[in-house]
Amino acid sequence: MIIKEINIRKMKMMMKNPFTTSFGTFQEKDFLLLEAIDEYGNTGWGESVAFHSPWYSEETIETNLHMLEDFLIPLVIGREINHPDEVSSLFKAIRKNNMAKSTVEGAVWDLYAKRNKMTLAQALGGEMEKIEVGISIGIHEDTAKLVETVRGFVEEGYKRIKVKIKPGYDVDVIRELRTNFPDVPLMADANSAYTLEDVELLKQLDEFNLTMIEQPLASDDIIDHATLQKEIQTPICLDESIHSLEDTRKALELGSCKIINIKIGRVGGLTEAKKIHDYCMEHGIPVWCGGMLESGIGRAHNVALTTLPNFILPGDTAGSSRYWEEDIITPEVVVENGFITVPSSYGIGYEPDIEAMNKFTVKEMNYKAK
Ligand code: OSB
Ligand code: MG
Repeated sequence: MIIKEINIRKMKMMMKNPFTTSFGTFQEKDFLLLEAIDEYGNTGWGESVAFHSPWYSEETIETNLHMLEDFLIPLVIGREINHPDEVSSLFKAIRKNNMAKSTVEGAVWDLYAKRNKMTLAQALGGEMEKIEVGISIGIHEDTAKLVETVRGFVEEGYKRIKVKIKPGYDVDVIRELRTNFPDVPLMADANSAYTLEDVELLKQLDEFNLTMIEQPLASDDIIDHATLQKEIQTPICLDESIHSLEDTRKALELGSCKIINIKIGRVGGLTEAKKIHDYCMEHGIPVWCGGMLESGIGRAHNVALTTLPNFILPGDTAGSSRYWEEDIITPEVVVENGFITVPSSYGIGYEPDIEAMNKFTVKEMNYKAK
């Protein structure tokens, strides 16, 4: 296929409710969408999961735009690409900027699947027809409110509850949740808010039978996590620290974690995500698909990836209605009894809703092959 044209939209969507992590609060979601168009007019869509500010990682929407315009788009536009795996090879000379790379690669995967009359899940080699989903719940200063929020999602059928924690909002909150929900699969995500000085505190979480604790220590660390994992029983899951198959290999060799959260954007795209999945499967390490408060486009990519066989644990791929009054795809992503039925239309399997998209578009950019 030849990518003849690329469109980028800068988007802004209001979230239904604010979402608070140990590093900050989201109320609006700013993000990029990328549409790649081939020589027959087929289109593929990708989403940049970089946030407005460099809180979760160093990438932002503006750094992504710079990378896309000045480096990444020039490498793919007008070029013959036979398989989406080639995109990461084309980008090899460019260091990091994984979310920017993933935006292009995701659109090429969608396009490739559509051209070959396959679902994206099939193109990736995924076979699950339904995927199990959990939900991520932000920090609520009022614990009674948190309990009620969790109760609502448990009643909706979500298969696992993840709550954000931070210093001063941890053991007591988890105890309260465990008392109220003795049998619900529960986990905590610290987004790098602790250090090894907190080992004694983190050990106190062992009694609550958490499925895992996600990224307790620094966002660039795998050494201290290995030390911590020897001290605590709760399995550690790495999120922020993992950017590649190589990071995964090193973390597993060191014993830094027992579970990996795979986010497509963080690892530079679906090709790398699949490699990490395959490596973890060979090594008996379960994986799950993380979320970045995606719109329907990014969410659809997450659903497709999760159909691979080692996505054993429920992901953060909640339904569209988790964050959006109105999503930008039809149909929206729907969760029933804690499951999403994988769509059967070609490509990402959901139609971009251009009318809805237009409402949330702040700026449009167009790039054409010479
Ligand atoms: O660490 O997984 C995370 C949201 C923003 C930034 C980082 C994270 C999260 C979430 C929510 O946990 C995931 C989602 O529901 O999309
Ligand atoms: Mg996380």
